[in-house]
Amino acid sequence: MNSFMIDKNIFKYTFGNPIDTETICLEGEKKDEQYIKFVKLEEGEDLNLIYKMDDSDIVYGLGENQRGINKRGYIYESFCTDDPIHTENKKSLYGAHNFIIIDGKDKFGMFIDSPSKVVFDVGYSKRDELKVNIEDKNVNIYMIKGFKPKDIVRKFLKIIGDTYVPPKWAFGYQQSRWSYKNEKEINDIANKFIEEDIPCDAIYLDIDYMDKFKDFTINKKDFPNFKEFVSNLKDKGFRLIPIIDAGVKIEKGYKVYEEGIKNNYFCSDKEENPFMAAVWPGRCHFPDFLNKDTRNWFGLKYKILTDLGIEGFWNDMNEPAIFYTDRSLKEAIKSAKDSEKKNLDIYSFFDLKDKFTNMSNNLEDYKSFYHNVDGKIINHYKVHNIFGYNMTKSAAEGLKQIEPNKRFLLFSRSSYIGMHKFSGIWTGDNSSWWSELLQNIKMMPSLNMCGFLYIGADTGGFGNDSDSELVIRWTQFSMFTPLFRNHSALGTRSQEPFAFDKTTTNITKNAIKIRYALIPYIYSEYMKAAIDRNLYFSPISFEYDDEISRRVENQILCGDSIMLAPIYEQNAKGRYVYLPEDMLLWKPDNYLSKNYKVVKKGHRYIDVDLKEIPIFIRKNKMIVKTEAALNVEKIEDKQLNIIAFVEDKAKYLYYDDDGKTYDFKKGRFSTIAIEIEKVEDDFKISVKNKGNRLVKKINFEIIDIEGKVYTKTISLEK
Ligand code: MIG
Repeated sequence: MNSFMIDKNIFKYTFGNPIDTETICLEGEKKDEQYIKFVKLEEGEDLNLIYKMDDSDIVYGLGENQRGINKRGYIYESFCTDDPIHTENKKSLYGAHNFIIIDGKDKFGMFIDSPSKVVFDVGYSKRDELKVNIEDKNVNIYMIKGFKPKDIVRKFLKIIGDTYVPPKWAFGYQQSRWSYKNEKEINDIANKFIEEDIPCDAIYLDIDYMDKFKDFTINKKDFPNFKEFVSNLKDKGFRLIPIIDAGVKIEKGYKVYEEGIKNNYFCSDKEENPFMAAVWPGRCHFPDFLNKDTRNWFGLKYKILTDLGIEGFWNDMNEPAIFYTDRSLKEAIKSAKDSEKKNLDIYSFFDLKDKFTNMSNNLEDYKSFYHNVDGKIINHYKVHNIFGYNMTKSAAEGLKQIEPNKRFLLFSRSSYIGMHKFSGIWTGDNSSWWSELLQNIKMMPSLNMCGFLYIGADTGGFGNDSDSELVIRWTQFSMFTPLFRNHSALGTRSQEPFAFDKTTTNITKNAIKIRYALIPYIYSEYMKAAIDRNLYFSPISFEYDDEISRRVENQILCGDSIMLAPIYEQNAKGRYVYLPEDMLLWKPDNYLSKNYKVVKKGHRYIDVDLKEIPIFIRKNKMIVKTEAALNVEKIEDKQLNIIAFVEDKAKYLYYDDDGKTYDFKKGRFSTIAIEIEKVEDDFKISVKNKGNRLVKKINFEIIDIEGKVYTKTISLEK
């Protein structure tokens, strides 16, 4: 083992000869410091890190995962998996996010930089023992020291690089479904949004827009005038976002396939033939995304679609998902044939059934293909968790070449820490269950801890039929997630905002409009988090260190000023909320609402009607909103409306930029620094504008600790 000091509080330990995941590119100086002493090392065939936990220790992290914000009590396997049933017994989802933070007598973070399988047993086998099992002993381990979980997270965010920033329009509402099948259906959906006066910025194209599910092709029958269609919709305010799958269909004459074969761009099997696995299009090859040339080739294919006016993509099935291979299919068929003559008893029947269910995403298949990384042949199993990451890296690098200074919308299903540099993620195939809404809430801060800021779930639920109340309550939460998209599976009930009754349409419309009115806040908070490498969502314990805050799992902070206490139960007309300090509850049912109430610290029961959204504004903080519009680009920002809850002094930094390019990285952005100070019976306001030319006027509603409202206006015109 070699140890390096990357920074005063960050140590890197290298075991063997690890694969470079490119998540962290800092070397540091060689040091013998045994900081790793926090954990006991057990080295055998694999590597185990063991840490004795106290009863009061909290373990945060692990990104996209099951269970709580506090990960204690369960076991999690980092092995990217396409499994659409996220019940509590599952141990892996689509991502591998090997970062945890221990908050107790010791405080440290630990990042296991291994693209192979890693298991986090957080007090599951033994109540008081955290055991991290690393299958591949060639690994880099990073240990990060800090005084508070938030410090530790921020140090980690510092070493994993800048997060992806989407275009500003991608903060609008987005409508998806598997699938809107043709031009007419999509036009009808778009028109319905306009007719109902519901804001929306994007409509999704799921697999049926392709010709026989072949990447970078268009199904001409259903989309005869694709380019014109894209541009007409854009004129109406909607961007179209096509899906891209990881598998390339094997078909003579299909250009992507032919080029891949000719240039050896696909993963290969033991015999050095292109590895074959079946997904949507039937038999496919997988581009070898770990190979630089393949990445470059595949990434530039996105140009086929950007040339047609496309400005955003979602990368799917990149765990990679496998339906079956020749091997698994043969085995299942053989077992079925053998069973024909047998009288199947319970065990032999289950064996038969298993042969079929295990046909998909089978370990044996993952172990049977290879990558070529700079001439080195590597078994897929060893690098499984960075496949989706590298597909998305390929897309991002391609888009960068296609239009270097343009921000594209891009997000992926599978991911590994480090991929946040290239895109966002959505949390995959959830179900239309209330439990998934709660899971969604808990997952958001954990994902932020791992660097992913542009995140969101399928609002309303993907699998199974949704219902109006679930769509409403989920929309009322997702309206705070940077990626705000409603999506549902083939064959399920429609769940667009207007798919139910008039009341549901009105309630969801108002929630979406509140989102648009809050874009000044949401965008400012996102961009500040991206630039300062900070969190957008966090557990409330990251800001409040009282004992109760450490226990809260169903409330989170959103940006610097808001605490969310979403409703996630059917028929709930309210809920219990824990307030670590006095806060201002704004409970709008429309964005102009002035429904303010000061709520005193402690445990409170809050009434929340179906049409209301409980937004808690923290003490000495403020939020910024403006007039809602039908698209993000139509928001004028001429007037900002501030709601502030001030005891003595509050500050806010409003951020804006062109929303389209990376010029903000060169300092081309504007800010307005706002300060409100209590002076005797009044409030003094100071406003410092640095380069903002849009805002002409700021209207203030300042609510004091007693609930008294002060209204003021500041004009920014010279
Ligand atoms: O599971 O393309 O997660 O969002 O609609 C089937 C069809 C494959 C999985 C994605 C889902 C998408 C679906 N895809």
